[in-house]
Amino acid sequence: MSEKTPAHSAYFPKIRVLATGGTIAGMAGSATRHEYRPGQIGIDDWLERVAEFGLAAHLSGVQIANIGSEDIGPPVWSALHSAIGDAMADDDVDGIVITHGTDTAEETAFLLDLTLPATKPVVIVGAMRPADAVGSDGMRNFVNAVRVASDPEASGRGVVLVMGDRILAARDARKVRTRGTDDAFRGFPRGSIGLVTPAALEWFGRPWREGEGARYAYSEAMPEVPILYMGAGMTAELVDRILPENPRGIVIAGVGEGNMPDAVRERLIAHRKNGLIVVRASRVDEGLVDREPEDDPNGFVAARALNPQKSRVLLMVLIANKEGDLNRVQAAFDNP
Ligand code: DAS
Repeated sequence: MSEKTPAHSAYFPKIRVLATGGTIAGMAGSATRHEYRPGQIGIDDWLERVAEFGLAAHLSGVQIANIGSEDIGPPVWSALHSAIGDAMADDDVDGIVITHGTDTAEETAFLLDLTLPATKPVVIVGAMRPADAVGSDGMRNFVNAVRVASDPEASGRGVVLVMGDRILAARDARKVRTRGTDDAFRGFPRGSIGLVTPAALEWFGRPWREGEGARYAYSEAMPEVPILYMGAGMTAELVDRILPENPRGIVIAGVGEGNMPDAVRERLIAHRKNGLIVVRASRVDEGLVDREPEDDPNGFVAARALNPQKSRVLLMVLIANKEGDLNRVQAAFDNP
């Protein structure tokens, strides 16, 4: 672990930085080249660079991984969950910052939000441009993330994502652009829960999970839950092909409000008889999916405001926690 103490000895919040790689730690080798490699800067080097800004915080870093977030899943989730649990129990840590690729930041944030207590600030942050690019956004996003993690007001909100001067709750955050630093992430159905710059921080509304413990246990045995993205004319055979051995759950990224061809619906109903949990989400951006009358006889769950990828995370956590009661599963989607 590397430690960076500010020049003078006044009390500063103690922030644990857990680095996983991504573009924020990426290098292109040229300020104008598009191609770059994520995860090129180690946490020690990163904290050296940050020390130049003289932040009013004491930063200690741990390298959890150094990879693109397209390769992040249960193994890194487990390492992060364990490191955050240690930091939460450490009286010498006031807040946690996770540096992470943007491609799957919303899934990691939501997974941790579901399985961690809300008793200390936990902030996930990334970048849309590598560290050596013209107009790189990583260092600004990181300084903003440290500011948020240093504020006691950030506690009681679960995991939050900081990108582009915005603060988004994990349950709302999603990546909506593949390029550009403005609005690369937006919140749905709730927008920003605050705004932050290196010089200012403003919250909108009170914390909604003050003092709350973890809502679900974290499990090392996360089940595989596929997402079947619906397109016009797709056939029922695709359902059988995508389901793993002994399937426990599936998320349908449906057309419109979670709709699908009749043949696909019938095949899913047939699998319901073996205990498969079916969640109807939507491929539509900002796609709210409410229950419809047929969900009761079909035994389907409506994703409500969760997009397909976050519906998958919640369903994985519910199955890992042996939650099979459809009413309780629906309640979890109603209030993520
Ligand atoms: N390199 C991709 C990732 O690690 C993109 C990024 O970080 O922004 O998610």
